[in-house]
Amino acid sequence: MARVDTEIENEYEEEWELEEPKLYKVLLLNDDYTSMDFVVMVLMEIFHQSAGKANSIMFKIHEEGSGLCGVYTYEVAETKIAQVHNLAKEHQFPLRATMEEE
Ligand code: TYC
Repeated sequence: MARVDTEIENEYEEEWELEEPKLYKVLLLNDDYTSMDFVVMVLMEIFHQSAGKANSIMFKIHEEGSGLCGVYTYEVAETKIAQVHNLAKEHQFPLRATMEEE
């Protein structure tokens, strides 16, 4: 009986995953060298935040160490992170981004 229950649960989970993909928070991390203007630009250009929201997210990261930039499916989150790292590298800033399952 327990086995049957588990099988039903697994089937249910698989169906659920097909309907609703897992979502991932993309976070930017604070550092001492990246300019505030660059972080605001990244938040506006890559994460499509308004100027006001980008400013407040940047200050939150600066004060608390990290901050939420957006929530995406795995592949989109990975792409955003790669875009942040490439742009930061191009501008010689050490800015890092990471993701967490929601
Ligand atoms: N701490 C940086 C400074 O004082 C600004 C900064 C904010 C850097 C957010 C990274 O994700 C970051 N210039």
